[in-house]
Amino acid sequence: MFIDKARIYLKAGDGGDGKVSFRREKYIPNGGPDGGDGGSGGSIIFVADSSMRTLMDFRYKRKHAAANGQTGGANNCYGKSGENLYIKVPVGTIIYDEQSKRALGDLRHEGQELLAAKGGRGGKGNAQFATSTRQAPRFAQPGEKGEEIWIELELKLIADVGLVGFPNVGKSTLLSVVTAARPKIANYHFTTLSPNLGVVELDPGRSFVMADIPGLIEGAHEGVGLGHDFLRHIERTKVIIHVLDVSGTEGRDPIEDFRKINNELKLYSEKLASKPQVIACNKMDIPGSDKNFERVKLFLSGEGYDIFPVSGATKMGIKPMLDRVYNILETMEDEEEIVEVDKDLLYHKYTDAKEFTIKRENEIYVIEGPLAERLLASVNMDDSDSVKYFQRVIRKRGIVDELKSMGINDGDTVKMGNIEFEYYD
Ligand SMILES: Nc1nc2c(ncn2[C@@H]2O[C@H](COP(=O)(O)OP(=O)(O)OP(=O)(O)O)[C@@H](O)[C@H]2O)c(=O)[nH]1
Ligand SMILES: [Mg+2]
Repeated sequence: MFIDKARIYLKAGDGGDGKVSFRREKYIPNGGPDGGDGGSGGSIIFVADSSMRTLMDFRYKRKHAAANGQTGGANNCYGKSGENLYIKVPVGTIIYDEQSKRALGDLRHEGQELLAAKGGRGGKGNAQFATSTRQAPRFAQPGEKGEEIWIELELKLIADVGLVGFPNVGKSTLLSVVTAARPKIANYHFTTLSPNLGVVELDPGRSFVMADIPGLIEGAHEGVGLGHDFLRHIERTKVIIHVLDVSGTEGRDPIEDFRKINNELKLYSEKLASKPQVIACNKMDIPGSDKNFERVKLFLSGEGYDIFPVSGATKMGIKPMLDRVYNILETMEDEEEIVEVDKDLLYHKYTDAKEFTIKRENEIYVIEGPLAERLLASVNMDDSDSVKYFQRVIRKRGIVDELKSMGINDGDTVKMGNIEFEYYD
């Protein structure tokens, strides 16, 4: 099994700050507060896209940030929200939180989405803090920070393209010159004993997975040779590159080879036989190969095959063949693959996570978690209105209840981030 991995950093947009502002109108000396709310920061969302086949592209871009929300304006104007950032990943990608090593989710279906980093909420403007007794609030709420997270992406690669052919025709050599895979290559039959996988990268944004398999011989469908066990591997590929040795150095005829292999594929399964095939006439660097190539071309031209003269040794002709393969891949429907993600690892960040936790460290009650962080970011302890707001929130959100159930007494110390205060009911 070949697993593609990528490690990326996400930074969701920060919420915009709320605005402190007072109405200014001619002849009205003390206008009321009119500071608007900040806009929310953009979130980062993964979306499964079946046109992507590998995680190659993430090598070029490690850091992904969504836009920040804008600060609120005077006149009760809202700040503009930052746009969400959608990051495309191949269908079948599993998304891990790198730090906890837990899976945030897996994307099995085209178009499926997963929220991975939440944008910060915008802060409230001072207009929102006006009450009958507090007519001129001189504070507003700062925007909440957007989430930051290191993500590990993981994708089980399934070959899009399979190399088939007789032993020794140069399948592994082709794989080795177009991918980073290093299969064993040698001048004898059945060098390859099990399939090798590699990622072919034509350009950024255009890549696919290719596999070689052991050479096939007559009777392979019944288990002769080694190929039979591996035919099921290519049964899952979308395109076959049928490799022929046109040098004739082994004394076989490439046209006959072609017929025999296709017959084996057909006897194994109709599905296999009906896959699109691109024909690689290999070893063109060996003198005398052109004649065989011309024969093959003439012979198969009426059958609608794409035929390419190539050499794994000199890399001649390979690029146009791979471009053609890619174009065929693009036209093909994806079969849905079921990726298995370990259920114990799965964790739903935005539903499982508790908003706050309280632990006791000696005589101090320490409050942590997203709610605590949000509060810290939005409260100004030097401002009495802001402190009142803080007190209201910790009551309303159940922090006070939990402190009581833990046995807190008046005068005990409570700690939240870098602030400490004494508790009084
Ligand atoms: N001259 C020449 N030799 C090649 C070329 N491609 C492969 N060979 C040689 O052919 C031999 C077989 O190559 P492999 O890539 O191992 O062939 P294979 O099809 O993977 O063989 P099996 O795994 O045994 O089925 C090796 O000695 C290669 O160096 C080519 O384009 N030109
Ligand atoms: Mg091989």
